[in-house]
Amino acid sequence: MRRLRYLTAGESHGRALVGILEGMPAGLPLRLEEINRQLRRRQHGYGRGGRQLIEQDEAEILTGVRFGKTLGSPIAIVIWNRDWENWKERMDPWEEPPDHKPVTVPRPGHADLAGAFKYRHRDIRNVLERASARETAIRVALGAIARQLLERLGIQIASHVVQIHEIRSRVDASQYEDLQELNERADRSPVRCLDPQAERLMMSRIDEAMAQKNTVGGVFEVLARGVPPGLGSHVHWDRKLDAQIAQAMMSIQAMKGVGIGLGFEAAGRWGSDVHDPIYYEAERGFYRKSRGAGGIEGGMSHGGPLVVRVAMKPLSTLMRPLESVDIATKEPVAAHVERSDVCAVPAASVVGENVLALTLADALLEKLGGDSLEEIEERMRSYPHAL
Ligand code: EPS
Repeated sequence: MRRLRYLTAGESHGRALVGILEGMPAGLPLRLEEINRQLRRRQHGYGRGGRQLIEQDEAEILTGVRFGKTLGSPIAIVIWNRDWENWKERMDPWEEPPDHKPVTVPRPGHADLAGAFKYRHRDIRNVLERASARETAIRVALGAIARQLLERLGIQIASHVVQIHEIRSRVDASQYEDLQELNERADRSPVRCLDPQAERLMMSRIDEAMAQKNTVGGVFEVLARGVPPGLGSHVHWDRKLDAQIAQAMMSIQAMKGVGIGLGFEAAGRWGSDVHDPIYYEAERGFYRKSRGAGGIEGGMSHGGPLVVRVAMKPLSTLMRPLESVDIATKEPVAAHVERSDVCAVPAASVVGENVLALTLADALLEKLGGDSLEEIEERMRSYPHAL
């Protein structure tokens, strides 16, 4: 990220999650309620585990905001972990409890074994606490700030779940002109799916996974509308918008694949069935009727809706654990079991929206420059249709 940077810190059962967002322009009116609304959306979804009953995530802004507007200085946020009360001794920064038992059996699929190798940890808790998807809460809070800048400039973001296990939604999101309407519809579904028939099947598939002490993954789609053409660049690998989006999505815990537009499906089609023909109307400018490229050509936005699909693997904590090996004794044993979710694809779709907001806000600030909202609004008004 070039103009907007962020850092997060915090362990899943530590005192708090902490984030710093640097590079936001001055003068942007911020609504704390909107940040907290995004945090609540992330906590929902059919298939979530016991942790969400304990937490009621709320952001506290520590710096960078005065009288409801950004100052242009770094914005620091904290989300306190309620569960810390139950973990105080086991997660104490200074004193190791006398009866402390390290976690020594890695879960296949989790960061446990690779992290133990890398950091020479003999207690796998030192890895899993930070690898946990709990960290996504603070990323959602930071993304919810970036998103308020985008909304101010007329850019909307939404998402929906298109697949859980083998069950696929048959509703095409292109029928929604207004992404707020799409999101409200998805938010009313316990699995954030727009297809009521698929929704029922998805929920019973999650029930099945739970009964079998198993987990399921899936695919979600994130969309953005109102994105001006020319974000990103074709001139260098790390400036390509699709590459930046792919990295951002892949960095969400448990994501295994990212496709822009038709993504992997484009590989099996004729070129004429993939590329989006170009049209022009004086009042509308250049436009497309199809979405094969997902709104990005040559690493740049072309002005049409962005469409990104992300594949999530089934969560790796299984209540009926797979085979593993104790790193202390080297004996074969069943993997470590710890409270977890059965399916977190609906929550991941909300994380995807807010992570996309960070990437788009960065690309927009790089394109338009400007230190204040006023300056950016002026440039946005005069920018896009200059051809
Ligand atoms: C999460 C909280 C965690 C996990 C989940 C994400 O809470 P706990 O470990 O206390 O149950 O439920 O993380 C994972 C599934 C994982 O494998 O890392 C949250 O707030 O999103």
